[in-house]
Amino acid sequence: MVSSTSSTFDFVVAANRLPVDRSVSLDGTVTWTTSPGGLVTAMESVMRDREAAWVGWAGFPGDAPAPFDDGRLRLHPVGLSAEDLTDYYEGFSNDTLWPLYHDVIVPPTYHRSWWNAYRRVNERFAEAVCEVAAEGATVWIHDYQLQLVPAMVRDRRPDVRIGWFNHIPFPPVELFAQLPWRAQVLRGLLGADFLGFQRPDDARNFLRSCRAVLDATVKGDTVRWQGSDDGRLGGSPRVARAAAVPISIDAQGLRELADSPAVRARAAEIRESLGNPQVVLLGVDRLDYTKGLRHRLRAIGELLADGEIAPPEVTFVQVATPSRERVEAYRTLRQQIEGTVGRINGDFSHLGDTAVHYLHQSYGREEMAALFQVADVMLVTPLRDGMNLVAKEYVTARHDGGGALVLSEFTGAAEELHSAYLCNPHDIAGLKETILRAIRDDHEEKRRRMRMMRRQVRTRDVQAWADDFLRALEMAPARPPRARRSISRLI
Ligand code: GDG
Repeated sequence: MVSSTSSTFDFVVAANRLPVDRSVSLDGTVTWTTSPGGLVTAMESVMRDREAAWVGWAGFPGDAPAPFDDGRLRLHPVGLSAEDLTDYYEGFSNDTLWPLYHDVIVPPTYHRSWWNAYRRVNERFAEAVCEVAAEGATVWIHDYQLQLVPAMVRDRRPDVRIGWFNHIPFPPVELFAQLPWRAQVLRGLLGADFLGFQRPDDARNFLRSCRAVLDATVKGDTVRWQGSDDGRLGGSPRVARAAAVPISIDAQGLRELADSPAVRARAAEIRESLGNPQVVLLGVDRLDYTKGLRHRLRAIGELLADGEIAPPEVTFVQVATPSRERVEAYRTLRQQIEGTVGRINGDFSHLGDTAVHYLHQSYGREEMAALFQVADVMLVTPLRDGMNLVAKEYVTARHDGGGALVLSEFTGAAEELHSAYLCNPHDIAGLKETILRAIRDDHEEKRRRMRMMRRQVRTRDVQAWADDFLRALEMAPARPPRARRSISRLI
C-alpha cells in the first residue's frame, strides 16, 4: 500500500502507458479506471506488498497531470505533447522500431527528427523514474519504447537496480544493424543489470548485437562493455545479463471468468446467433501487419474456393481490434483486409450464412472469454510475434477440454505450446492443411493436445513470469564501482 506521505518508492515500474484510463464526465469530473491488460495484472501481484510507483504516459496529449495514488500504487504521469506522440510514439516506436524488430515485414522508416524525439522523451521518463525511486530501489522498465531509459537512470542513480523487459522480438544483428542509432540503443539498454526477453533467440540476438556493434565481450549470457565509444578503454564498465523469461497470463483469473455462468450463457448465445455451425474458426488480433491476417484470409479464401469448408457448417469469426490508426502502414493494412473480407463474403456467403464475420471492434474481457469458448479452432498465425498471449488465453479459457489451436512457429508461444497444430503462415498450402487437420482430427487427439497446453500455461503463469524476472534481476552481476564516466553521454 502507498502511504500518502511517501515521495519515493522501493519498487518502480516504467512503461509507455500508465495502467489507468482517464474519463472526464460532462460536469468535468475526472475519473481513472484500471485499464484491462496483462501487464497490469502481472504487476499487481508483484506490487501488492510493496511501496510501489508506476511511471508512464496518461493517455492524452499535453501537460502531465500531478502524480496521484489509486489506492494500490503511486501513479506518476509523464507528459507527451502532440508532437511527441507523432514523433516518439507513432514515429520512432511504431514506424521505426516495431517493423525493424518484427523481421522488417514492412520497411522501417528512419527519420532523425523521430530519433531526437525518442531520446528526449526517454530522458523525461528517466527523470521521472529518478524522482520517485528510493535509495537502492528496484526499477523495472518495459519495452521497446524505453530502451534508452536504463542508461539514463544508471548515470543519475548508480544506487538503483535496473531491469528491462522486451515484450517484442529482438531482431538478428543482420537486421538490427540497419538502425542508424544502433550503438546508442545498445548503450541505452546496457544501463540495465538484467535484460529479459521472450525467447532464448531474442536474448542471443541482443548479445550478438552487443558484440558486433559495440565490440563488447560476451561470455554465456553475460555482456561486459567498457563504456567507451572511441576504442579507448577506461569508460564506465558495464556488466549485464540477458536471458529469456517468457511472459504469461493470469491463468486462474481467466479460468474462473470463463467458467462463470454468465460467460457460459453468453457463449451459448453467440453460437446460436452464428446459426449453430458445426465448426467455428476464430481469430483475435490487434489489426497489425505482424499478426498474419492477410495470409490467414488467403488460406480461408482458398479453402472456401476448394469446397473444403463452407457456411453454414463452417464459419470464420475474425476480431480485428483497432490499432495505431494514424500510422500509414496500418491504414493500408486495414484497406487490404477489408477488401479481402468483402471479396470472400461476396463469393462465398449466402443470405443468412456468412463465410467471414469480421469485427473491427474492441470487446470486454467477458465477451472475449465467451468467444474463446465458442471457437472450435483458434487461428493464431502471426508472421512474427514476441509471445502472443491470445494463444495462452484460448487454451486456458477452454476449461471444458475442447477446441484446437493452430499456432504459427514464429511466435514466442510456439516455444512453449508444443502440442499446438504448428504452422508456417508463409506456406499457404501447409497452412490450409494444418487448419483442416485441426478441424478433422479425432476428438481424443485434440483433447490430449489441449490438456498438455493448459497444464503448461497453468504452471507457467504470469506470477511465475514476474517472480522469475525479479529473481534474475536480484541475482544479476554485482554492479561495478561508481561509474567514472557517463554512459548516456554517449547516446
Ligand atoms: C505485445 C507483443 C506479447 C485483443 N483484443 C481485445 C483484447 N485483446 C487482448 C488479448 C491479449 C492482448 O490484448 C494482446 O496481446 P498479444 O500478446 O496477443 O499481442 P500484442 O498486443 O501485440 O502484445 C506480444 C505481448 O506484448 C505481451 O508481452 O505477447 O508478442 O506484441 O491479452 O486478449 N482484449 C479485450 N478486448 C479486445 O477486443 N478485452
